[in-house]
Amino acid sequence: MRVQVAIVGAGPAGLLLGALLHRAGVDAVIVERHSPDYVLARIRAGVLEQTTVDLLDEAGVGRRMHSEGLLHDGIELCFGNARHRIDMKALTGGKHVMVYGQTEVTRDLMHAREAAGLTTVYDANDVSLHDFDGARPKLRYTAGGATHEIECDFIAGCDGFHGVSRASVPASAIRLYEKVYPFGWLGVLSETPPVAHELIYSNHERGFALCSMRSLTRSRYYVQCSLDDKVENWSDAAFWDELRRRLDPEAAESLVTGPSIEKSIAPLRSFVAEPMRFGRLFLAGDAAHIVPPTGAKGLNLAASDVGYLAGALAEYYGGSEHGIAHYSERCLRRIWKAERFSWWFTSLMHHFPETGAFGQKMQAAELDYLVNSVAASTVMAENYVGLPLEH
Ligand code: RFL
Ligand code: PHB
Repeated sequence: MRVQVAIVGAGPAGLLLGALLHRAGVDAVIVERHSPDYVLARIRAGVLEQTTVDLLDEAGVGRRMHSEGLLHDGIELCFGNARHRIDMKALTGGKHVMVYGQTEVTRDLMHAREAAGLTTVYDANDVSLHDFDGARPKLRYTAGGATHEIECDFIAGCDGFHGVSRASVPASAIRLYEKVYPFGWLGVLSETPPVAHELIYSNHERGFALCSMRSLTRSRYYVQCSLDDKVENWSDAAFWDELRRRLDPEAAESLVTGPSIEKSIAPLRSFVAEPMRFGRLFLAGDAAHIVPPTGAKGLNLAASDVGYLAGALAEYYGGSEHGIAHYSERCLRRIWKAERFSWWFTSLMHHFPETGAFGQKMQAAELDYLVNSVAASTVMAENYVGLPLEH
């Protein structure tokens, strides 16, 4: 098979890139290691920035998101047994975020791809990347007992943190920056109405907690847990008790509990690989960078990367190499700012045993400052709703 662009990975980055390239008249195939059901079973992000909403609209897949997604104008920070609202809309001159699950974004992109008759190879094994330092890169994989080869002009590595694309780059050509946090998040999805209209981020001496949602009848909650914790150690009742303890009395009282539909533990990490282009291979999304989920930036960064990449590839086929030449630098400027925000918000909201009483006093003073200073809340709000795309 011969195509212009071979995309590795059918997560949100790969699928959105495929949709944007299709709109631009560039032909692409996606090769994914897992089945569609497996991809859709992963419960992850819930908050979309306006720039992500705009890209999904541009890709022609925004209809259901606009009818079912929830627009949020603020978030609440909970500490010292009380909640304090950050009015993002007022502080940013009218901006908001869209609460719409990554699972639904992925489903919409999959359906649109199928409806347009575009090729996605699922259940592909042993994907390998070849010759991306020359003019004729190739992707190989096995499926149904046979080996297949795709010849292409470019490879887009959209295969997540554990994918094969970044691992195919020689160690001497790539620089990695990493910070691993000494805790994880235990998440629960339940068919219960959310505890509040907006998201609650809570700093508590027992650890961080987050109350999020997928719809008016489906909630997503998280509590900070230790890295060696196991999902099996957490009954639903133990989870709800722990969450209640980390909320203010009014929220704890009004929390509606029910059986969990999904329960999982995710470690927290900050990670960036530089650069993001190696000859005719481009990395995008979690393949190139990871943020801790506290700032809700991971999926949004994946979307802005592929927004830049789709534009750059369309420009290439229109006769200019400017976009592909600047892809890495353009993405990284935005990525480092989101890394900074996610690291800062994570550091502010979690319990760090090793920083002791002094560290807790610093967090308390900063939170007090944050909710009482217009300057500080504005910094928080403009980062949370998402920094503008630079062109
Ligand atoms: P994905 O979603 O990991 O998709 C990569 C795809 O590549 C496939 N793959 C391969 N295919 C072929 N060959 C191989 N060798 C392959 N290896 C892997 C995989 O099967 C998969 O289908 O990466 P992508 O597309 O870059 O998307 C990134 C986002 O998924 C991620 O950044 C977000 O989920 C992060 N995140 C959040 N982001 C937000 O913007 N807002 C949020 O509110 C938010 N909350 C979260 C999150 C991530 C979380 N976890 C579990 C890490 C909450 C959590 C708990
Ligand atoms: C989620 O709904 O899963 C979610 C929301 C906000 C975050 C992280 C995760 O910061």
